Amino acid sequence: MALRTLVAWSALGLLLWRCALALQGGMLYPQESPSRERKELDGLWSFRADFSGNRRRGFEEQWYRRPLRESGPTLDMPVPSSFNDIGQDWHLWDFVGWVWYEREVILPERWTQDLRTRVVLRIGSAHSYAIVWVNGVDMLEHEGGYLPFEADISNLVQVGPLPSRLRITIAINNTLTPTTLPPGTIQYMNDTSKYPKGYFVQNIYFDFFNYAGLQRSVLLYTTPTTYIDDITVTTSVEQDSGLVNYQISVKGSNLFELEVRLLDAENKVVANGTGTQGQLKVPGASLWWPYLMHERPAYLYSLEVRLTAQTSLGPVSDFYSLPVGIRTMAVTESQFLINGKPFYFHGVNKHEDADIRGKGFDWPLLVKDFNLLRWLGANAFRTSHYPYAEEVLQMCDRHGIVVIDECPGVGLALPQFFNNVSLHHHMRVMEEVVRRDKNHPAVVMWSVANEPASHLESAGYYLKMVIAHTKALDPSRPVTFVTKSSYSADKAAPYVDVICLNSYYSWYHDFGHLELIQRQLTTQFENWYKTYQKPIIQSEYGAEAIAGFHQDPPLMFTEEYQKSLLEQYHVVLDQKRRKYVVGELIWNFADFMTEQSPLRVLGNKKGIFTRQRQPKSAAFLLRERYWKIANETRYPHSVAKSQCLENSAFT
Ligand code: GCB
Repeated sequence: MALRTLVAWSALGLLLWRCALALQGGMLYPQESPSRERKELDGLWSFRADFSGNRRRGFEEQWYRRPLRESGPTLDMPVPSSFNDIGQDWHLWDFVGWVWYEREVILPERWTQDLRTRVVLRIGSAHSYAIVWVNGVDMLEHEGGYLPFEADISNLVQVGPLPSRLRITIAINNTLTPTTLPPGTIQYMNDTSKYPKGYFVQNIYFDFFNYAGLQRSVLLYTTPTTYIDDITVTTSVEQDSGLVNYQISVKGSNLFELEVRLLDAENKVVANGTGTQGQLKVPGASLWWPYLMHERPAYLYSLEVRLTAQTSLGPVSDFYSLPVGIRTMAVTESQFLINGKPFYFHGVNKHEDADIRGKGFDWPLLVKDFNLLRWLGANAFRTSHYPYAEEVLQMCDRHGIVVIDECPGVGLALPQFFNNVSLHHHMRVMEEVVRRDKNHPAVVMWSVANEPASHLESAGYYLKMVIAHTKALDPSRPVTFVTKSSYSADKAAPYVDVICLNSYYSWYHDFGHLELIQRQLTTQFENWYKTYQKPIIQSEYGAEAIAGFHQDPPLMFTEEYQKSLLEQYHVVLDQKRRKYVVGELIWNFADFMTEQSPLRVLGNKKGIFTRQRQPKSAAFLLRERYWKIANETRYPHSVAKSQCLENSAFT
């Protein structure tokens, strides 16, 4: 069996060199440690949408120069949240253009007086273009939602007498253009018999509401002035030893020492090292296994890095602790292997939105969703169609939920979107995704796009370049994009490691005809496999069901139809999963909001859970199926029981 992708960690040096080459500066998750503090700026911010005709009044009047309330009326805006659903004004729900956020904060004295302290402002995400001012000084710009960015603001805060009061102003523009990710277009409606002068609409080419704002936490954190800037960890297994390869980048001084320790889950030191790079060997290592694949899933070690350095102001030390899962991955012609064993993705696609917070990060929602995933017996999800909050990936690491990490390359539907500016930006976005998420054991594959127009020659070249770039950034993980093109038309499938297929038989085609699914799905799989001999994931399939709608015999939009459609898919998936189909991800975990359209009833209702996270009939069907598959594929073989519920058929 020819190994197509293999995690060959003798190539460590090459990988680490390439990572360092492409990604300048780290993006370690801010954590508290003996040398680091963090101050969250979540809560109420002042907010103002710029409704002026050209949306530029805020810049013309320089709203960042003085408190926002002095520029005109402001609203209270919770952070994190999307601004769209918070107010009662329809114009805000649908707003396109610049919105302004502002918040004041007083810093602790030690942050402003100790010149060996570095103060960083970090924005978890701002969708989609952001400009940040601190006390009216332009600090930072960032393009692209869904990923963090930060600025060292030490020079600004360590200047004068106490107290150090900061005014942080963030202007965010949610306009999508042909070169943003996702792309979009603005259409001016010039027929004055129908539209007022200057009337425009934002056209998007994807199926979720373009929620925007400060949707993840904003925070300040400190490090010493000489600090651990980045850590890159890769792992492999040699006989029964785990190998942990690390590379550390330090900024601020060349005069430093690094001590590295690997601790097991009981806090026992199992290996040590020194210096900026090395390999730690763990005899008898406990491996990181996906949920339900092994009796002991999701085992995490901690890589503790201690830095001591000399600076002109005296000695400093820094400390960072990174969770590490030891696991391997490989892709063959027909299998996806984790720790040398065939892994079958039985999971979901998600979105980050729910009720009035839009896509705003929310702990209760996160924990509820993980409880539901575990209830369902799901072992994987795809971050459709953008990178999720870092806290989500941390949960995946801890619970063994495997992730296909997708960038916001969604809606690449028009030929003009495959241009050089977009390509450059897309590569840059992949650098940011890999830089942020590379150390998560749960992340097993990168997805560079969802349903691009991959039948176009220009898309073939474009995707080839993005995939090659992603592989150069991280040769340890397979790379894919998700296609809806046909096997004979797709120009980019030759470049992926795993074929990911979306299909909606008896929903968007031959709707109502459930009896055609088995034939059409079988043909789909066989054609693709014959052409490419690569493992295949059914990355989307599903049907809409409005919770509470029932009909027998089943009709579209009822819970029965959704369930019956899934059952038909499952017949074929069961035949092919023993051959070359390596996964199935239902569309979708939960109902989600979309733009308004005659095809959508208050959003997309293909969830197996409602937007309020209550199960439809299909959830019980999938639950039965996923637990059954889990029990067939567990190593060493033993039957797993749902730990989530009493009163359950599975306990
Ligand atoms: C798709 C898209 C997804 C849509 C889904 C649907 O193929 O990838 O974003 O929401 O179909 O329900 O139409």
